[in-house]
Amino acid sequence: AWIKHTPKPFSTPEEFEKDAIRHIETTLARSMYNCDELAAYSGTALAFRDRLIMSWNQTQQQHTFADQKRVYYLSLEFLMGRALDNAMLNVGQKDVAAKGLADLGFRIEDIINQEHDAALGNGGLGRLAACFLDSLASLDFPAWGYGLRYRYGIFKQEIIDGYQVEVPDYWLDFNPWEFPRHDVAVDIQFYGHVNRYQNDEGKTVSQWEGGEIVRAVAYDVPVPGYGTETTNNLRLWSSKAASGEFDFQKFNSGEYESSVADQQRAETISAVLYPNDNLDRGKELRLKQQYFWCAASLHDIVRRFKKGGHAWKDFPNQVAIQLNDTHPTLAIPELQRILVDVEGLEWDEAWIIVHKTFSYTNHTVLPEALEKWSVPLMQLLLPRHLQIIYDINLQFLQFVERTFPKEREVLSRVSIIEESQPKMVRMAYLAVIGSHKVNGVAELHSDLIKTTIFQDFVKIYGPDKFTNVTNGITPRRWLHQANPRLSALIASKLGSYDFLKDLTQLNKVENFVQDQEFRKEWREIKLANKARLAKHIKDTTGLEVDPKALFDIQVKRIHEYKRQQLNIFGVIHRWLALKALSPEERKATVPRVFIFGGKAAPGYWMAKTVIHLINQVGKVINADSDVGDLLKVVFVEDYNVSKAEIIVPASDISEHISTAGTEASGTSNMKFVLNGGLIIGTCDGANIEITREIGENNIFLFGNLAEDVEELRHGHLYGNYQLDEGLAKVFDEIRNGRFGDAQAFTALINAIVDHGDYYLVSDDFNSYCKTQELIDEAYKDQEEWLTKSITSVARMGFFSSDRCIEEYAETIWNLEPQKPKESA
Ligand code: DL6
Repeated sequence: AWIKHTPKPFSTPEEFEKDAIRHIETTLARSMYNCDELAAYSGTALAFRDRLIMSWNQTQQQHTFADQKRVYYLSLEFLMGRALDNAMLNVGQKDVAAKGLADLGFRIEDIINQEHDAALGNGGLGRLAACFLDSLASLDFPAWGYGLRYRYGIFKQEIIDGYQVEVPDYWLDFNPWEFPRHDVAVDIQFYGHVNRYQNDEGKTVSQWEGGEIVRAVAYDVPVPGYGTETTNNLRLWSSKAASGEFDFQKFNSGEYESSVADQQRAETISAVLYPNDNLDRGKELRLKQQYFWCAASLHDIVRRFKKGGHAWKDFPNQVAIQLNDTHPTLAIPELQRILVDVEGLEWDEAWIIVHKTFSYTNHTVLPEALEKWSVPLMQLLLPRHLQIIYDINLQFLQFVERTFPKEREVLSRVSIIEESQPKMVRMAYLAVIGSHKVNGVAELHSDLIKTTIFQDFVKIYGPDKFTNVTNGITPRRWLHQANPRLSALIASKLGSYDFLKDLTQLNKVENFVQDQEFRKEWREIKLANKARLAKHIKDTTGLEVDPKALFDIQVKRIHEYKRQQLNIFGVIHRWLALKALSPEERKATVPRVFIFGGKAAPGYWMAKTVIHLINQVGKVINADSDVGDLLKVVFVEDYNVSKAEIIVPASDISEHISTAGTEASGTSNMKFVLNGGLIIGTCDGANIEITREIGENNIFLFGNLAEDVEELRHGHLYGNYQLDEGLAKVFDEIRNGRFGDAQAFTALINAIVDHGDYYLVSDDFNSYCKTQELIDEAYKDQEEWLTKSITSVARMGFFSSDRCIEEYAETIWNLEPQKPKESA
């Protein structure tokens, strides 16, 4: 029987203090006389960690005992951000800690700020995984996350002379939130060869032999649910040399460097997160990372399954594995290998199990992001897996041929192997073929994958295999934690914080839209959040911005398809228009602060040029006394999750302006609206569903539609290309050197003027600028703006990641929650 250890909350601030001090004095061996903020953070984190460990152990015991179906979320990225604030809020004890810390002479905000972000992700995909973990735990689903424990997370961004400079992010100095499990280690094989032979029963079997072994060691991270005792597990794998030792003989004979080479090579696998967002680079080390992580996770999952003593056919009734994009696709041939080569199942029997176990989420239709691996590389690194992939492909193509005997050309289109030079393995196809469900992440995106990249597969399998689960965000971090005053105001009207567990309850906020006291507080909270961001800007850049100005924010990875270039060209256009006004006329304009933030992949030169242009434009405009406070441009350095928590609640307008059909969903659009900011956006990704929920009057949409994009692109290349007039003037200014060395920006302009304007910047420019003018006008009517803000928040209930997880559980995983038990 499982034993219940109730995770006791701190009943008083003093009790918390006692625990924190005990940790500072014993675990950290520090004296309270020289306790600095870092030590106070460490003591606080350890005191809360103790509580989590209890509920974590209890949850795991209960789940083992119940032996129910679990879901495993395989993601190469988990962009968790900070853990302490989240832990305090999820166990409902932040107030106690704040009081206790104040007694010890600290402000809780300063203590929270000591924590390093866990930045094991690039952007939306990794943050979505983190939101999902929060929802899975909060809804009591038996779930584990599996990922890699990168020694270096996403790089830190410094802006030097207007350029992005990358600095390594070593985040593991002191990390109280992880538990090394040296006893949970798996040996992972690479390279070698396949030996085929007949066994004693006359059956042909394949054995993968030789090569090199690297050890995967588990590090566990507790994931507490909100308002429940469920604490789930995130298991991250770290790579070590299998022997764990260096070569002493080499060391003794003076070959010091090569004596540790094996160890270093092994540790390289989990050393760094690849910093590309929506881009596949096909590097060998990345493939090694993927296999290392998939193999270790599957080994762990199979071991846990076998402990339950079930028959193999029950595997899909006990295990659901969700593939977060194609990065974990190797788990498909790996499970087939385990079942056939190791466990001795027949191929067909194994394949049914594999197919029922996996499901795959697609997060992009951008061609440059669709993963492919070269066949020769896979042959070298994973020879048995390549054979299995070929066998899967053969069976699949035979099936297609039987189903569509007259359509031979379809075979080469859908083959997992692309007949190029060299041949390539198309991972998305393997993921589709090996999964029982495939989903996109917003309605438009899910429709698009069915008519573009997976069109043939819809014909082959029928439409039911393909489904949509629109993304969501956790309201715990993105409202309660980031915007505690707004959360408290809503709770005061709704009578409780229950809306944080059921976000649809926000609809009752609409009853208070005319409540004058409520409106006043709403307005004050927004202003305070803007003042907090203004202070951050002042502290980090030295620039003063007026919190009463309209804050217009675009923070996300820098990418041509997300079109930060459209935004900054629009800023230049606005500046030129302002300068053309008389001082009297200028007085009637709404002051605006344009705030940008985001990282460019280190090798993405065009994105880096956009960052440079933003900074150069800022330098010129911010010093221009003609416009003064009417226009400011800020680039916030090193945008990450903890900065997002300051930035998101401070927007009046945020920009989600991707070329229609390119942004699969977007999730920051949801975060901004949930915090009372309005958005300007294209008809793309989740913007469309946001519009449907909050109403067309509460959003500023512009630009061409996805259905027209192909035609427009074609016209650019083969028609008579006409550059937008306003944009042409902007380009003249840049070319004339207004913003420094014009040559630095030539490629950016040429991409539009000479190379087909693939992202339709010119086509959408006029509509964008006109819509910005509408925003200026709308902002003048502060009462109406406030009504839009409140109404939008009230209608955002749909976008909780809880709704999303419930949809996955019901329609894809067939998974039931498991409420924590009260007693033994
Ligand atoms: O689904 C999460 C997130 C979406 O919100 C973004 O729209 C989308 O760009 C992003 N996709 C990726 C794809 N990366 N790869 N491979 O990050 O997913």
